[in-house]
Amino acid sequence: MDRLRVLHTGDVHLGARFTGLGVRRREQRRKLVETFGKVIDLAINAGVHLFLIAGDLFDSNQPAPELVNVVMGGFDRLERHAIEVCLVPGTHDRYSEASVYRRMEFADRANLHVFTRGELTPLELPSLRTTVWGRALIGSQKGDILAGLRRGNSSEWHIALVHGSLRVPGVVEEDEAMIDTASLGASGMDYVALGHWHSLADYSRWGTPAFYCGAPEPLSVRDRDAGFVILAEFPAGGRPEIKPIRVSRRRADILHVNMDEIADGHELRKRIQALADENLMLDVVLRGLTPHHLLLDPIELEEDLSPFFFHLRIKDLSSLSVEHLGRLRLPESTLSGCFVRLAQAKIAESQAEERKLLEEALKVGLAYLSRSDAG
Ligand SMILES: [Mn+2]
Repeated sequence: MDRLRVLHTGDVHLGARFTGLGVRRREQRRKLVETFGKVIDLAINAGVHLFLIAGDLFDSNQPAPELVNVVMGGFDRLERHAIEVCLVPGTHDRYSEASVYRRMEFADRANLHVFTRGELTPLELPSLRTTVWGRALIGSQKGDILAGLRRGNSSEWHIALVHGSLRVPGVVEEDEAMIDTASLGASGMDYVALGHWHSLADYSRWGTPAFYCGAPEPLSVRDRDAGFVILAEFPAGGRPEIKPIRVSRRRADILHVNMDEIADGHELRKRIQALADENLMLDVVLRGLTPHHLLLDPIELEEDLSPFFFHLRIKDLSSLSVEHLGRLRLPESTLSGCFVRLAQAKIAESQAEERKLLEEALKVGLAYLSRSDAG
């Protein structure tokens, strides 16, 4: 064996509820299982020696028995191709008393290695001339979870497998498990397989390749760069080849629209429709000040455009202030003008919660009225 081939996945979140996906959530839960199967196929077809799971394989420690069976089926197939599996528990499937990894299905599997200790522990795989360093997440971890890690001389290849947040000064300072880039860079590992962040990301430092593989299917609209696994090949003494491979069916994105820049409802509709994709889960966030002629019903727009997407949600955070409405000077003779005047009087004498509700009612009501005024 003159080169080591590795597949790195993690944050699969099998069993995720996808509550944000409304009626599509069941479908996406099934897709997740299917995509996990695809990742197993990919590992087999690519002839990898080692299959790494960097935490959060399951979305919780109480997955349905069918999901555990799906995973066992996948591990069986890997075993038939003599592929070793290394797994660390993550934040969602942490190694607690109630850990899914204490179920008997996970015990005594020749090709499966679950890291269950709270400190970095080396696992020697002599047949692969490889040492994998892993640690489980147990309770809350203090300090840097890669502190002191150094490669030894025991193996040709050294790989670290951990679940945690990289410390990015000013951006990410605190999380359940933190990793310092300095200790990552100084570790001398051939590869650091990271899990926890759901988007694919390269955090290689000082010649140490380090990657978040991201979730194989996006879990929310924030997971814009999710949908990959990493195939890595390490020639003895040579430069590694690291390739992200897209495996997801769905994509995720957020479209921010500044309403100040939108001429009318038609233009907004066109902007959203330009992204039409039956596999895209999209949030559209409306901000800015909505001019009067733009008053529209986000719920109706969402209903109209939803068929063009896997899932579409329009969040109206545009700030149509009561003061702004006052400046609109709607003619008193129109229904809208009359409605605004009455609503404003009510708002003026309301407080806190009630005020918020009335302002919302004013916006929605005006949206309807302005359509009927326009004929
Ligand atoms: Mn995760």
